[in-house]
Amino acid sequence: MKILITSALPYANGPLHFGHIAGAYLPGDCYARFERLKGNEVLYLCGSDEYGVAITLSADLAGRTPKQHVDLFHEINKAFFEKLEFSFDHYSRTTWPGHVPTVQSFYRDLADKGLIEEKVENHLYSEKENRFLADRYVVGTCPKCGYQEARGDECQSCAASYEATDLKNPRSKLTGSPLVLKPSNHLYLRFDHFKEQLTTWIQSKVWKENVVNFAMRYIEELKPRAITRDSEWGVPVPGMPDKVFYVWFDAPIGYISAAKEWAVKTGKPDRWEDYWLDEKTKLVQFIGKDNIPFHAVFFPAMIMGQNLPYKLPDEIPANEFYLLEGRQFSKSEGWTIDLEDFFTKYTPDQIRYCVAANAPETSDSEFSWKDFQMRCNAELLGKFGNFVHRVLVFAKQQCNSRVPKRGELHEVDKKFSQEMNALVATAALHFEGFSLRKASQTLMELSHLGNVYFDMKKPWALAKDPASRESLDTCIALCVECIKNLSLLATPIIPHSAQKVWEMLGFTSTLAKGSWKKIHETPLPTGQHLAADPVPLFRKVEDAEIEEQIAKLHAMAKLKEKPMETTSYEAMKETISFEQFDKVDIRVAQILEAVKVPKSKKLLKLTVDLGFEKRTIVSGIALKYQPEELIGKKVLLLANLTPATLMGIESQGMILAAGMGSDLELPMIQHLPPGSLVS
Ligand code: B3M
Ligand code: ZN
Repeated sequence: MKILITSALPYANGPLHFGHIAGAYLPGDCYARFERLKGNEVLYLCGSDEYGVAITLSADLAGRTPKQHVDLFHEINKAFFEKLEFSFDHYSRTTWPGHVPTVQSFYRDLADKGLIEEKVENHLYSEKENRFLADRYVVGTCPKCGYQEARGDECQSCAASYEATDLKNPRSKLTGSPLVLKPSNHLYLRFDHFKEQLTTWIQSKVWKENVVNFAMRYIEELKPRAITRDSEWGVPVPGMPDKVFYVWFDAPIGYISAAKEWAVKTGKPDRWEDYWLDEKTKLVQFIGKDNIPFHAVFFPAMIMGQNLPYKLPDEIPANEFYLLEGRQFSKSEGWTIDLEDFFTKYTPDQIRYCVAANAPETSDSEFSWKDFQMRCNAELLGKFGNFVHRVLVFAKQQCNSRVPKRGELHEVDKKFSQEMNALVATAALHFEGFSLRKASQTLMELSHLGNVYFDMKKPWALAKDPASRESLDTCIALCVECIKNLSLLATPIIPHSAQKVWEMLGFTSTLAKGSWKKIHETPLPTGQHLAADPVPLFRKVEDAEIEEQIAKLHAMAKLKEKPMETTSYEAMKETISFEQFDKVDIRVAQILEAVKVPKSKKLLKLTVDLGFEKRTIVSGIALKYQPEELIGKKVLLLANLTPATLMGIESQGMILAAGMGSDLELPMIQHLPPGSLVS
C-alpha cells in the first residue's frame, strides 16, 4: 500500500523544541518508520512554513529580511529534526519556487468555479509602518469597557469580542503608531459552499471524537474567508500586484509542493502524482490540535474545489499539547530546555522514548525532568537494556557467544513464546492505530516478560548440571529471540538503540530496512555470533544532574520574570451599604470537572459542587490555570448571579479571582466543605 504521511509544516520563525515534537512530529516519524517495516511504500513529508505576517514581523524585530529570517530557521529546524533522527523522505520549504505555480493553480480552479469573490472593506492601516496590520498586531481602547490596552480580537479585561475596527484609538502593538481605516480589496473563498460536502465527508470518518466534533462545529459556521493579504512576503496573487495569499491558504498546499520537490529530487518529476492523485493512497496527516480546522475543514474544502483529484486526508491524528513541568514551553519566559546542553548529556533516543511514552494523545501531557529520569533509568536501562545485557553476558559465558540450538519446548517455554508473539502483534496494532504511548508501553512489557522468563528459568542454575544443557540452550535461544523482537518493536521509537541491539545479535544489515513480518517470523540462525562484549545501551541518569536541571530551569524563569506592572490600580468603586453587600451569595465550590472551551483561549468550562447541588460555570481563567490542576480544588463562587451564556454555554455563577493587569489568581479554600457561605 502507498501511504503518504505528513507532519504539520512548522513556521520557520524560531527554533523548535521538545514541546513541538510531541504533537505532530515524533508520532508521525514513528508511524512512518513502522509502516516502512510493514513493507508499505511510505512517503513521509514535512518542511518549513515560511510565509505569513508573523514571520515578517519577527524578521523586522530581529533586523533581518524575511528571506534571511526563514533561511536561518529553516536550517536550524531541519538540523533539529536530523539530530532527532527523523526519517522524512523530504524536508521542503514553502519558499521553494515550485510552490508558487501549485498555489496559483489551486486558486485558479477555485476562481473558475465561481468560488472566489472580491470585496472592498476597511482595514486598519499604519501610515508610519506603511502597512495594514493583522488583528493580533493591533491594540486599542475596548469599545465595551474602555480598557486602554485591549487586544485586536478580544478584550482581556472584560472578555468582550469584537472586530479590530471597532476599537477606539487603535494603535500598532509594535510601534504604537496610530492606525487609520483604509479601504482595501480582498479575495474571499466561499467556504460556505462546501458545507454539505464537508459534512457528508467528515461523518463518514471514524476519527477521534475531538477532531470530528471540533470540525463539525466549524462546518456549521462556515463563512467566506479572506484568502489574500496586503504584503510583499508570500505567494503572489495573479492580477493583484500588492497582494499575497494568506499563509493558511498556501501552507497546506505546501504538502503537495513538498511531494513535487521530492519527486524532482528523485529524478522522476511526475512521481508525486502516484501519491497525491491516486485514490488508493492512504493520506495520514499528523497535526497538533490547534491546527484541526485547517486540516479537517479548510484544506479539504480547497481540495474539493480542484479539477485534479487530489487525495483528501484519510486520517488526521491530532494530538494535544506537551508542556514542560506543567507550564507551556516558552523561550521568552525562560521556561525551556537548552537543546545544545541537552544533547551534550543525553541521546536522541532518550528523549524520543520519553516523549513517545508520554505522547499527548488523549489529553495534554508534559515533560518533567523526574519523569525523564524514571523513563531512562527504570524503563530503558532497567527493563530493556538490562535484559539485553544479562542475556548476552550469559550467552558469552555459557554459549560461547553463539545462538544456541533450541531443544524441546516445555510448557513455560511455549507460554513465553506465545506471550512474546502476542505482544509483538499488540505493538503492531498500537503503531497502526497512532497510539505511540501504548506501543512504548508494549515495548516495556516485552522487556519485562523476558526478564521474568530469564529469572524463572534460572539458566545460571541450569549451567551447574550438564544434564540441563538442552534446557539452558532453549532458554537462551528464546531469550535472544525476545531480544530480536525487542529491537523490532523499538526501532520506530528509538532507532539508534534498536540498530545497536540488532548488531549485537550478529546482524550487519540495517534493521530499519528490514521487514516486520520476516524479522518477527524468522528465528535467529543457530550458531550465529552474538556480541561478546555487549555495549551499554543507556547510561544511568543521576539524581544530582536532574536536580541541577530543575534548578537551572527555575533560575532561568526567575531571571526572565517581568517586573510587576506598577502602572494602573483599578479605581476604587463607590461605597455600598452592608444590606447591599448582604445580598451577595458567595459559596465555597469544589471543582469536579474542568475542560477547555473549544475555540476560546481564555475560557474553561467547570462543573462545581456546592454540596447541595452541582453547577456548570464558564470561567475566563484558562490562560493561567490548566484544567487538570483545578480538579478537586475549592474556590469561591458568586452563586446568586443571573446566569449568562458564554460561547453557547450557560454559566450558573462566577468564580472569583484576584486580578492585576493581565495576571490573575484564584483564592482557594483548604478545609471548609463545599457550600460554605462566605460573609
Ligand atoms: N505552520 C502552524 C504551526 O506550526 C502551521 C502549520 C502549517 S501546516 C500546513 O503550528
Ligand atoms: Zn473590555
